[in-house]
Amino acid sequence: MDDLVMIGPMQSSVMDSLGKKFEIHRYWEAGNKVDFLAQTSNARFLATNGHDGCSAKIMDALPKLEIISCYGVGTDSIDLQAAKDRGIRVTNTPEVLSDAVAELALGLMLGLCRRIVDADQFIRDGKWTSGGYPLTGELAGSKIGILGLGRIGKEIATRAQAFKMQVVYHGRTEQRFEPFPYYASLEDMARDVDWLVAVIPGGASTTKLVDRNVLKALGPKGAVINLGRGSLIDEAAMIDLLKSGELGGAALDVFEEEPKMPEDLWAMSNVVLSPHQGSATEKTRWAMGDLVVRNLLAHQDGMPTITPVV
Ligand code: A2R
Repeated sequence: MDDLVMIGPMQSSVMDSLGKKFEIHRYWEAGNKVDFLAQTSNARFLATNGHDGCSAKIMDALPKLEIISCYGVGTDSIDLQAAKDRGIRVTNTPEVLSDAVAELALGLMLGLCRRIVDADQFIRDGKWTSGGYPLTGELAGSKIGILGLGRIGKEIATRAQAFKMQVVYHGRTEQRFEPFPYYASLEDMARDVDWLVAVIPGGASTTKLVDRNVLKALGPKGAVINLGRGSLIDEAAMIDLLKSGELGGAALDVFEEEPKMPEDLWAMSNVVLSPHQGSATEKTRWAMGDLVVRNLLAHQDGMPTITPVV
Protein backbone atom coordinates (compact mmCIF):
# COMPACT_ATOMS: atom_id res chain seq x y z
CA MET A 1 0.00 0.00 0.00
CA ASP A 2 1.09 3.59 -0.63
CA ASP A 3 2.32 5.57 2.36
CA LEU A 4 0.27 8.60 3.37
CA VAL A 5 1.39 11.16 5.94
CA MET A 6 -1.50 12.66 7.88
CA ILE A 7 -0.65 15.88 9.71
CA GLY A 8 -3.63 16.15 12.07
CA PRO A 9 -6.42 13.72 13.05
CA MET A 10 -9.39 13.31 10.73
CA GLN A 11 -12.91 11.96 11.25
CA SER A 12 -13.58 8.22 11.15
CA SER A 13 -15.19 8.30 7.67
CA VAL A 14 -11.90 9.62 6.26
CA MET A 15 -9.72 7.25 8.28
CA ASP A 16 -11.83 4.25 7.20
CA SER A 17 -11.77 5.16 3.49
CA LEU A 18 -8.10 6.06 3.39
CA GLY A 19 -7.14 3.04 5.50
CA LYS A 20 -8.33 0.76 2.68
CA LYS A 21 -5.94 2.32 0.16
CA PHE A 22 -3.05 3.75 2.17
CA GLU A 23 -0.75 3.00 5.05
CA ILE A 24 -1.56 6.05 7.23
CA HIS A 25 1.31 7.60 9.20
CA ARG A 26 0.09 9.86 12.03
CA TYR A 27 2.33 12.94 12.27
CA TRP A 28 0.45 14.46 15.23
CA GLU A 29 1.11 11.35 17.34
CA ALA A 30 4.87 11.33 16.72
CA GLY A 31 6.98 12.41 19.69
CA ASN A 32 9.99 13.13 17.52
CA LYS A 33 8.83 14.82 14.32
CA VAL A 34 12.27 14.71 12.66
CA ASP A 35 12.56 10.95 13.16
CA PHE A 36 8.97 10.50 11.99
CA LEU A 37 9.64 12.39 8.75
CA ALA A 38 12.87 10.47 8.19
CA GLN A 39 10.94 7.20 8.52
CA THR A 40 8.20 8.32 6.12
CA SER A 41 10.46 10.01 3.57
CA ASN A 42 9.15 7.81 0.76
CA ALA A 43 5.61 9.09 1.12
CA ARG A 44 4.02 10.51 -2.03
CA PHE A 45 0.70 11.43 -0.37
CA LEU A 46 -0.13 13.85 2.45
CA ALA A 47 -3.41 14.86 4.07
CA THR A 48 -3.73 17.93 6.28
CA ASN A 49 -6.24 20.50 7.48
CA GLY A 50 -6.56 24.26 7.15
CA HIS A 51 -5.18 24.86 10.63
CA ASP A 52 -2.06 22.65 10.58
CA GLY A 53 -1.31 23.14 6.89
CA CYS A 54 2.05 22.03 5.52
CA SER A 55 5.35 23.92 5.67
CA ALA A 56 8.20 23.93 3.14
CA LYS A 57 10.25 22.17 5.83
CA ILE A 58 7.90 19.19 5.82
CA MET A 59 7.90 19.16 2.01
CA ASP A 60 11.71 19.10 2.07
CA ALA A 61 11.68 16.15 4.46
CA LEU A 62 9.36 14.27 2.08
CA PRO A 63 11.18 14.63 -1.27
CA LYS A 64 8.87 12.18 -3.08
CA LEU A 65 5.72 14.06 -2.07
CA GLU A 66 3.28 14.48 -4.99
CA ILE A 67 0.03 15.67 -3.43
CA ILE A 68 -1.23 17.57 -0.38
CA SER A 69 -4.95 17.11 0.16
CA CYS A 70 -6.33 19.78 2.50
CA TYR A 71 -9.48 19.42 4.59
CA GLY A 72 -10.91 22.95 4.35
CA VAL A 73 -11.17 25.68 1.74
CA GLY A 74 -8.53 28.00 3.24
CA THR A 75 -5.00 26.99 2.28
CA ASP A 76 -3.11 29.90 3.85
CA SER A 77 -1.31 27.55 6.26
CA ILE A 78 0.14 25.57 3.34
CA ASP A 79 3.23 27.03 1.68
CA LEU A 80 1.70 27.08 -1.80
CA GLN A 81 4.76 28.61 -3.45
CA ALA A 82 6.97 25.87 -2.00
CA ALA A 83 4.50 23.26 -3.27
CA LYS A 84 4.48 24.84 -6.74
CA ASP A 85 8.29 25.00 -6.81
CA ARG A 86 8.48 21.29 -5.98
CA GLY A 87 5.72 20.27 -8.41
CA ILE A 88 3.47 19.12 -5.56
CA ARG A 89 -0.27 19.23 -6.22
CA VAL A 90 -2.47 20.85 -3.58
CA THR A 91 -6.23 20.32 -3.28
CA ASN A 92 -8.84 21.80 -0.93
CA THR A 93 -12.58 21.39 -0.23
CA PRO A 94 -14.43 24.35 -1.77
CA GLU A 95 -18.21 24.64 -2.43
CA VAL A 96 -19.27 21.77 -0.15
CA LEU A 97 -18.93 24.03 2.90
CA SER A 98 -20.37 27.25 1.49
CA ASP A 99 -23.95 26.66 2.71
CA ALA A 100 -22.85 25.82 6.24
CA VAL A 101 -20.56 28.85 6.56
CA ALA A 102 -23.18 31.18 5.06
CA GLU A 103 -25.79 29.82 7.45
CA LEU A 104 -23.57 30.57 10.41
CA ALA A 105 -22.94 34.09 9.08
CA LEU A 106 -26.65 34.82 9.21
CA GLY A 107 -26.91 33.04 12.55
CA LEU A 108 -24.20 35.21 14.06
CA MET A 109 -25.81 38.35 12.68
CA LEU A 110 -29.21 37.37 14.03
CA GLY A 111 -27.63 36.43 17.33
CA LEU A 112 -26.01 39.83 17.65
CA CYS A 113 -28.84 41.92 16.22
CA ARG A 114 -31.68 40.28 18.15
CA ARG A 115 -29.34 39.70 21.11
CA ILE A 116 -30.35 36.04 21.26
CA VAL A 117 -27.45 34.92 23.45
CA ASP A 118 -27.84 37.81 25.89
CA ALA A 119 -31.63 37.39 26.03
CA ASP A 120 -31.21 33.68 26.73
CA GLN A 121 -28.93 34.58 29.64
CA PHE A 122 -31.50 37.15 30.79
CA ILE A 123 -34.05 34.38 31.26
CA ARG A 124 -31.59 31.98 32.85
CA ASP A 125 -30.62 34.70 35.33
CA GLY A 126 -34.28 34.90 36.40
CA LYS A 127 -34.61 38.52 35.27
CA TRP A 128 -37.73 38.25 33.09
CA THR A 129 -40.16 38.32 36.02
CA SER A 130 -38.77 41.76 36.95
CA GLY A 131 -39.41 43.28 33.51
CA GLY A 132 -39.13 42.65 29.79
CA TYR A 133 -35.95 42.52 27.76
CA PRO A 134 -34.94 45.79 26.00
CA LEU A 135 -35.85 46.35 22.36
CA THR A 136 -33.30 45.18 19.79
CA GLY A 137 -32.26 45.94 16.24
CA GLU A 138 -33.57 44.11 13.16
CA LEU A 139 -31.87 42.77 10.06
CA ALA A 140 -34.66 43.71 7.64
CA GLY A 141 -33.91 47.02 5.96
CA SER A 142 -30.26 47.12 7.04
CA LYS A 143 -27.25 47.08 4.74
CA ILE A 144 -24.64 44.32 4.62
CA GLY A 145 -21.20 44.83 3.08
CA ILE A 146 -19.56 41.56 2.10
CA LEU A 147 -15.78 41.57 2.07
CA GLY A 148 -15.15 38.78 -0.45
CA LEU A 149 -18.05 38.00 -2.75
CA GLY A 150 -16.69 34.55 -3.54
CA ARG A 151 -18.38 31.18 -3.22
CA ILE A 152 -19.28 31.69 0.45
CA GLY A 153 -19.87 35.42 0.06
CA LYS A 154 -22.47 34.79 -2.65
CA GLU A 155 -24.33 32.31 -0.44
CA ILE A 156 -24.35 34.93 2.33
CA ALA A 157 -25.68 37.50 -0.16
CA THR A 158 -28.53 35.18 -1.20
CA ARG A 159 -29.53 34.63 2.42
CA ALA A 160 -29.21 38.32 3.29
CA GLN A 161 -31.59 39.15 0.43
CA ALA A 162 -34.11 36.66 1.84
CA PHE A 163 -33.82 38.60 5.10
CA LYS A 164 -34.70 41.80 3.18
CA MET A 165 -31.25 43.31 3.57
CA GLN A 166 -29.46 45.48 1.05
CA VAL A 167 -26.26 43.83 -0.21
CA VAL A 168 -23.03 45.54 -1.33
CA TYR A 169 -19.52 44.11 -1.59
CA HIS A 170 -15.81 44.78 -1.78
CA GLY A 171 -13.08 42.66 -3.35
CA ARG A 172 -10.00 43.33 -5.45
CA THR A 173 -12.08 43.29 -8.59
CA GLU A 174 -15.59 44.28 -9.56
CA GLN A 175 -17.79 41.36 -10.62
CA ARG A 176 -19.71 42.94 -13.47
CA PHE A 177 -22.42 40.33 -13.67
CA GLU A 178 -23.33 40.39 -10.00
CA PRO A 179 -26.36 42.56 -9.20
CA PHE A 180 -24.86 44.15 -6.07
CA PRO A 181 -23.15 47.56 -5.87
CA TYR A 182 -19.35 47.29 -5.75
CA TYR A 183 -17.05 49.38 -3.57
CA ALA A 184 -13.46 49.75 -4.71
CA SER A 185 -12.57 50.98 -1.20
CA LEU A 186 -13.19 48.81 1.85
CA GLU A 187 -13.23 51.85 4.11
CA ASP A 188 -15.87 53.57 1.98
CA MET A 189 -17.99 50.45 2.09
CA ALA A 190 -17.59 50.18 5.87
CA ARG A 191 -18.80 53.77 6.25
CA ASP A 192 -22.00 52.97 4.32
CA VAL A 193 -23.04 49.64 5.87
CA ASP A 194 -24.51 48.33 9.11
CA TRP A 195 -22.80 44.95 8.83
CA LEU A 196 -19.33 44.20 7.52
CA VAL A 197 -18.90 40.48 6.87
CA ALA A 198 -15.36 39.26 6.21
CA VAL A 199 -15.10 36.04 4.24
CA ILE A 200 -11.82 36.20 2.33
CA PRO A 201 -8.73 33.97 2.56
CA GLY A 202 -6.02 34.52 5.18
CA GLY A 203 -2.36 35.09 4.33
CA ALA A 204 0.10 37.95 4.06
CA SER A 205 -1.93 40.00 1.56
CA THR A 206 -5.05 40.10 3.74
CA THR A 207 -3.51 40.38 7.22
CA LYS A 208 -5.28 43.13 9.21
CA LEU A 209 -7.11 44.30 6.09
CA VAL A 210 -9.93 45.21 8.44
CA ASP A 211 -7.84 47.74 10.32
CA ARG A 212 -8.62 50.50 12.83
CA ASN A 213 -9.70 52.92 10.08
CA VAL A 214 -12.11 50.43 8.55
CA LEU A 215 -13.57 49.60 11.96
CA LYS A 216 -13.92 53.29 12.84
CA ALA A 217 -15.67 53.88 9.53
CA LEU A 218 -18.10 51.08 10.43
CA GLY A 219 -18.82 53.10 13.54
CA PRO A 220 -20.88 52.86 16.73
CA LYS A 221 -23.95 51.54 14.91
CA GLY A 222 -22.03 49.06 12.79
CA ALA A 223 -20.89 45.51 13.49
CA VAL A 224 -18.14 43.34 12.10
CA ILE A 225 -18.66 39.63 11.40
CA ASN A 226 -15.66 37.41 10.70
CA LEU A 227 -15.87 33.92 9.21
CA GLY A 228 -12.68 34.05 7.14
CA ARG A 229 -9.54 34.04 9.27
CA GLY A 230 -8.68 35.74 12.56
CA SER A 231 -5.76 37.43 10.82
CA LEU A 232 -8.13 39.53 8.67
CA ILE A 233 -9.02 41.88 11.55
CA ASP A 234 -6.76 44.01 13.72
CA GLU A 235 -8.06 42.32 16.86
CA ALA A 236 -6.45 44.73 19.33
CA ALA A 237 -7.93 47.75 17.52
CA MET A 238 -11.32 46.02 17.36
CA ILE A 239 -11.30 45.42 21.13
CA ASP A 240 -10.30 49.06 21.82
CA LEU A 241 -13.11 50.37 19.64
CA LEU A 242 -15.68 47.97 21.09
CA LYS A 243 -14.70 49.12 24.58
CA SER A 244 -14.92 52.81 23.71
CA GLY A 245 -18.22 52.37 21.87
CA GLU A 246 -16.71 53.54 18.58
CA LEU A 247 -17.61 50.15 17.11
CA GLY A 248 -21.11 48.83 17.73
CA GLY A 249 -20.55 45.09 17.85
CA ALA A 250 -18.76 42.01 16.62
CA ALA A 251 -19.70 38.40 15.90
CA LEU A 252 -16.66 36.24 15.43
CA ASP A 253 -16.10 32.65 14.36
CA VAL A 254 -12.33 32.99 13.92
CA PHE A 255 -9.58 34.59 16.01
CA GLU A 256 -5.99 35.67 15.57
CA GLU A 257 -4.56 33.00 17.87
CA GLU A 258 -7.43 30.58 18.24
CA PRO A 259 -8.26 28.66 20.30
CA LYS A 260 -6.62 31.27 22.54
CA MET A 261 -8.33 34.63 22.50
CA PRO A 262 -8.31 37.93 24.36
CA GLU A 263 -10.56 37.37 27.37
CA ASP A 264 -11.67 41.01 27.14
CA LEU A 265 -14.13 39.76 24.55
CA TRP A 266 -15.82 37.42 27.01
CA ALA A 267 -17.24 40.23 29.11
CA MET A 268 -18.78 42.17 26.21
CA SER A 269 -22.50 41.79 25.63
CA ASN A 270 -22.22 43.39 22.18
CA VAL A 271 -20.06 40.48 21.03
CA VAL A 272 -21.09 36.97 19.93
CA LEU A 273 -18.39 34.31 19.91
CA SER A 274 -18.24 31.02 18.04
CA PRO A 275 -15.39 28.46 18.23
CA HIS A 276 -14.57 28.24 14.48
CA GLN A 277 -17.79 26.42 13.65
CA GLY A 278 -18.29 27.70 10.08
CA SER A 279 -18.19 24.33 8.35
CA ALA A 280 -18.73 22.25 11.47
CA THR A 281 -21.94 20.42 10.67
CA GLU A 282 -22.27 16.65 10.32
CA LYS A 283 -23.32 16.95 6.69
CA THR A 284 -20.65 19.38 5.60
CA ARG A 285 -17.80 17.74 7.48
CA TRP A 286 -18.72 14.42 5.90
CA ALA A 287 -18.67 16.02 2.43
CA MET A 288 -15.33 17.72 3.13
CA GLY A 289 -13.81 14.43 4.26
CA ASP A 290 -15.17 12.70 1.18
CA LEU A 291 -13.51 15.30 -1.04
CA VAL A 292 -10.17 14.91 0.76
CA VAL A 293 -10.34 11.19 0.06
CA ARG A 294 -11.48 11.52 -3.55
CA ASN A 295 -8.69 13.94 -4.39
CA LEU A 296 -6.09 11.50 -3.02
CA LEU A 297 -7.64 8.53 -4.79
CA ALA A 298 -7.83 10.42 -8.08
CA HIS A 299 -4.13 11.15 -7.88
CA GLN A 300 -3.34 7.59 -6.86
CA ASP A 301 -5.22 6.40 -9.95
CA GLY A 302 -3.25 8.76 -12.18
CA MET A 303 -6.27 10.99 -12.76
CA PRO A 304 -6.56 14.79 -12.45
CA THR A 305 -7.53 15.93 -8.95
CA ILE A 306 -11.10 17.10 -8.41
CA THR A 307 -10.55 20.43 -6.64
CA PRO A 308 -7.01 21.61 -7.38
CA VAL A 309 -5.49 24.73 -5.81
CA VAL A 310 -2.03 24.20 -7.29
O1 A2R B 1 -10.50 40.00 -4.63
P1 A2R B 1 -11.32 39.15 -5.55
O2 A2R B 1 -12.17 39.95 -6.47
O3 A2R B 1 -10.53 38.05 -6.22
O4 A2R B 1 -12.37 38.41 -4.58
C1 A2R B 1 -12.00 37.38 -3.72
C2 A2R B 1 -11.83 37.90 -2.29
N1 A2R B 1 -10.45 38.30 -1.99
C3 A2R B 1 -10.11 39.52 -1.60
N2 A2R B 1 -10.82 40.63 -1.38
C4 A2R B 1 -10.16 41.74 -0.98
N3 A2R B 1 -8.83 41.79 -0.79
C5 A2R B 1 -8.05 40.70 -0.99
N4 A2R B 1 -6.73 40.76 -0.80
C6 A2R B 1 -8.70 39.49 -1.41
N5 A2R B 1 -8.26 38.24 -1.70
C7 A2R B 1 -9.34 37.53 -2.05
O5 A2R B 1 -12.18 36.79 -1.45
C8 A2R B 1 -13.18 36.41 -3.58
O6 A2R B 1 -14.39 37.06 -3.82
C9 A2R B 1 -13.15 35.98 -2.12
C10 A2R B 1 -12.75 34.53 -1.92
O7 A2R B 1 -13.68 33.72 -2.55
P2 A2R B 1 -13.41 32.20 -2.90
O8 A2R B 1 -12.04 32.05 -3.46
O9 A2R B 1 -14.56 31.69 -3.69
O10 A2R B 1 -13.35 31.49 -1.48
P3 A2R B 1 -14.52 30.89 -0.58
O11 A2R B 1 -14.77 29.48 -0.93
O12 A2R B 1 -15.69 31.83 -0.60
O13 A2R B 1 -13.81 30.94 0.84
C11 A2R B 1 -13.34 32.16 1.39
C12 A2R B 1 -12.59 31.99 2.70
C13 A2R B 1 -11.60 30.85 2.76
O14 A2R B 1 -10.38 31.13 2.17
C14 A2R B 1 -11.45 30.61 4.25
O15 A2R B 1 -10.49 31.45 4.79
C15 A2R B 1 -12.80 31.02 4.78
O16 A2R B 1 -13.48 31.72 3.74
O17 A2R B 1 -13.50 29.92 5.21
